Amino acid sequence: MRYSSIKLGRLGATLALLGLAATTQAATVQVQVTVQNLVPANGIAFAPLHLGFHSGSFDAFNLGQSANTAIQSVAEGGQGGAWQAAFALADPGATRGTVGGLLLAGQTQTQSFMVDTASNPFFTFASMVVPSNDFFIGNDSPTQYRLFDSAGHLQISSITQKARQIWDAGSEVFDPAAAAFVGNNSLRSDQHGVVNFNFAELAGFNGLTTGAGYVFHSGLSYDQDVYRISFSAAAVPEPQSYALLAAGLLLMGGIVRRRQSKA
Ligand SMILES: [Ca+2]
Ligand SMILES: [Ca+2]
Repeated sequence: MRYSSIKLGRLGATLALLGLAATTQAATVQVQVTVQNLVPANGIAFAPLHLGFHSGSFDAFNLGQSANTAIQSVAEGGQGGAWQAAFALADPGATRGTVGGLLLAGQTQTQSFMVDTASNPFFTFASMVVPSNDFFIGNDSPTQYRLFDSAGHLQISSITQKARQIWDAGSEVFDPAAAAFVGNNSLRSDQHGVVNFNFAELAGFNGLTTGAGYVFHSGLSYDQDVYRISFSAAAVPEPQSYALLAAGLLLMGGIVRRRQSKA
């Protein structure tokens, strides 16, 4: 009687260890992504954040090269349809999505994603800056942000973008009358330029009334923080963990029943 109690204890401990191992090795985590507009009131706003957790193969644009249609779809109107489509084509296994809507100065928005950290350890993002004709934020290198290590642990808690990291897609000429948020965004003049850093041009919109009703004032300085993406991850038990737990409970139930029938 005493012997079988010890055996039962050992079995329980073994099953618990197996269950723990299965849980810690689980590749899938729930990632909460929070975006924050860090500029003072009446400054720049951001279109919805387009994002992807991916293998590292999707490169949306390059500094010094002309913008492709994918990044233009983010930079020139914020919709990002071609960016999402190009991402899906380049990396079919990626987890893609968007966070929030128009993000005004001081605002915060959050969205959760289920991410396979083994196949999609990298993070890529892009969002239009408004008002502008073709300004955006985003990572040039697809492997710049490796969120997860090989054990599935979160390595980066936040990404902060500064004014000097704002891109001009070089695809549309600066023109307040044709700029999103202050003008008619359906009017466009091709710039035939290349992707480059540019935040100074945003001051050209100062004094104009935005679509949100406030009078715009850029007021940005070179090293000023403008945008932050924060991450938190929570483990998600995989189906085999539940199956192992259920099998363990059935096994222990059977042993207890046999012990009770012997007693
Ligand atoms: Ca690139
Ligand atoms: Ca431009």
